[in-house]
Amino acid sequence: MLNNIKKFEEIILNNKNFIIVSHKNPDGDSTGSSLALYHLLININKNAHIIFPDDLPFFLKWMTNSDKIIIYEKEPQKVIEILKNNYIIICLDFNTTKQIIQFESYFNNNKSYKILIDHHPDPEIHFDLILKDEDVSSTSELLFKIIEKTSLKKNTDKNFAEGIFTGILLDTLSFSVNAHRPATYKIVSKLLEYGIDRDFIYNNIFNNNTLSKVQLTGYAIYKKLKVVHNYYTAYIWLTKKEFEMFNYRPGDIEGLVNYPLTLEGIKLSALFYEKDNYVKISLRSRGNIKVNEIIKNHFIGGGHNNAAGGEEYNLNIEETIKKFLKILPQYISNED
Ligand SMILES: [Mn+2]
Repeated sequence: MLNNIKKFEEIILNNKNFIIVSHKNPDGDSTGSSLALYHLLININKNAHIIFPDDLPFFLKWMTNSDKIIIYEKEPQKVIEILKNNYIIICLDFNTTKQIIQFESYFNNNKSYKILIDHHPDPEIHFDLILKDEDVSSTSELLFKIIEKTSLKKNTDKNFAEGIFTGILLDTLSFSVNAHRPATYKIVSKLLEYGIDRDFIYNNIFNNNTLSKVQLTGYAIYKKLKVVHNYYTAYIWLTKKEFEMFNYRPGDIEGLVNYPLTLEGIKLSALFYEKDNYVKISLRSRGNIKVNEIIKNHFIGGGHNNAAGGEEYNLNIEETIKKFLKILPQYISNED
């Protein structure tokens, strides 16, 4: 790893132009790590572009320079033009082109030097340099650890720290999951020393909901939450029509999948919802139920042991739920 960090530092110092790429359905970690790296590159007079497949959730739009992120679904031509260049590409928080499906072919056609910084297992893309560690809370934490070991550390600033903090805060669900390592808190302590405004960040993310978002959450829990007692599982499902009823905007169901897991005795929670041409599945679990295996074996997608997401293209939402309930006994014993 140390050799790769050295190599990474050399590449940053010896090149001028960079493209930062992260995954669809942007989250706090993908956005936070991308903006942190962007600020660092800008601080040392590099040219940097950030490209994302689709738009940020509303609760991240306050982030410094988030309006500089180029969204393929809004400006496809701009992204295509950028990807024609022979710039260094740095991929953050994803490792399969399924996660950038919107501009996958342009990414694949670009033969520039590609770097991965990520905390997910099993990269499926060819990278020239891999900085991967699954034993961290987030890509943001990993990025901080990498930069800390280089001379670039002196060029980090409050904006950099804001991105890293946001990534850690959201990937750990406010330090409630994947947050058992002392190293994470040591880094958070360092981030606070940059002068970031923790309360401002927290309020912008968590206390900035629209009424319709809160009502959609209430509706989902009251009307659409089902408990499968035999298998310690609970799930919520939502249709496109229901999203329309509550004027859905990206970010409105963030965190919803975690509610069923707060129920007494529940070890596995699922959220199913309709997208344009597929059904999206989010899974969360407690203990040794590996939800990334459920996703990988039966749907398209992946993730971590206790948090994973995937897609089903061939079935409608009711059929997807049936399929899920049928495979459940393979992963969770009713005598556990
Ligand atoms: Mn992440």
